[in-house]
Amino acid sequence: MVSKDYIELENKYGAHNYHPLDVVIEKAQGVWVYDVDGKKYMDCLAAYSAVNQGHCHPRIVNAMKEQAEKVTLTSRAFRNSQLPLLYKDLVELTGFEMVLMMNSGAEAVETALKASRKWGYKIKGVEQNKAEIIVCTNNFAGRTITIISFSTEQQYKDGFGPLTEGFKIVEYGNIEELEKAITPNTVAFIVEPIQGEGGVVVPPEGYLKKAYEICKKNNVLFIADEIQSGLGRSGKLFAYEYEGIKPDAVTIGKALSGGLYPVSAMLASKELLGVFNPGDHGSTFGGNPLGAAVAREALKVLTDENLIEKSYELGEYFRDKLKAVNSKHVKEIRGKGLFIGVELHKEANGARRFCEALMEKGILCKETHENVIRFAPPLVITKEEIDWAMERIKDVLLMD
Ligand code: IF1
Repeated sequence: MVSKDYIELENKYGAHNYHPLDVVIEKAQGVWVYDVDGKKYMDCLAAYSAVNQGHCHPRIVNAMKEQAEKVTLTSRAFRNSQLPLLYKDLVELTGFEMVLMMNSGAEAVETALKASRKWGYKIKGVEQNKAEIIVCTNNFAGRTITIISFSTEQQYKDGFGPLTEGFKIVEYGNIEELEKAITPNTVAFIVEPIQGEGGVVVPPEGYLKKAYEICKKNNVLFIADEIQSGLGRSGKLFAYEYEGIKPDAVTIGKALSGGLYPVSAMLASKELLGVFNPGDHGSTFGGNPLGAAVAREALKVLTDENLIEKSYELGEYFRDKLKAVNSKHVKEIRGKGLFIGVELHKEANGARRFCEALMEKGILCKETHENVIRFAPPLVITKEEIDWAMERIKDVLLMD
């Protein structure tokens, strides 16, 4: 079979809830992926920052193999020998007091929403069923009905009503709107420190710190959704560190497993996660020993290979090279670390054609919000590999 055979099968039998590039990947290693026709591509999306450690990192693959031959799933009706060790690793790495393990990013966000509401009722004293949570325009936090209920992307909500109540939307980066939106019923403000799907948008300097202070002043939980921006992607362990704040809670996922297995978590204080009693919340696979073993090794690889510092340095290098191209199509180059967005002028007629041209030259990336090319390669990328990519990116950015 060749690519077109796989594409025909996928189009015939698969739901059409994606419009992928026509590249059929059958193996991957580091920053490189290989399609069924033997063509090699550099992956500049890293599965939306789930493979920060590089595809099929040998240490994480081995950790998975070893654990898979011991025990993979016990349910949480019993305990297992990997989960407590992952809890300890996460607490020591992040400085949060307590952890709740889930699987997908959306489940970690849902956990944060449930914890915030319960905290509001049990501790803040908000009247039952009156809790309000504030989110930002252009947020992306997952695909559940509650999460899309607070999306500002019409397509993500279309046809999925009735929607979940209890959310207020303020403009990302607008501190006055946030202050005005807070009421005595507000229990939390949940925000991406850098908006990924929103177009790799870094908020104005000081925004997160002021937002944090306003939340503290009003006894409102400040929650950072770092599922895409976290775990080294931004050049720091967490993007919120650029503003010198420590949120009340953070959600993580994606690279928490290095892309080998769905593992996500909410990290918070004992007070906040202490609102959950046995039976309040959970999941079949949440906290399973296979995912825990994989996550422990994925975190060790991040630190042992200095991938966070590399992301910072190589992100600066990559952005400087992109700026030097001086393309008439480019409106703005932004981001932190290896989380880079290249916004194009409207006259460029959208980013998709640039991504297709890049694919022809052996680079895979994804447009976001029509006009932004997102470059977010695995953090294991080398300077030489960036130079290799830049030769091709330059040609594409200089096309008509
Ligand atoms: C898709 C987008 C990115 C996330 C943040 C929570 C989640 C995500 C900041 C939920 C997930 C994924 C979802 C995936 C594509 C991708 C995506 F384009 F959808 F918006 F990355 F920008 N918080 N983002 O970025 O995590 O439940 O998916 O594990 O739905 O197509 P999840």
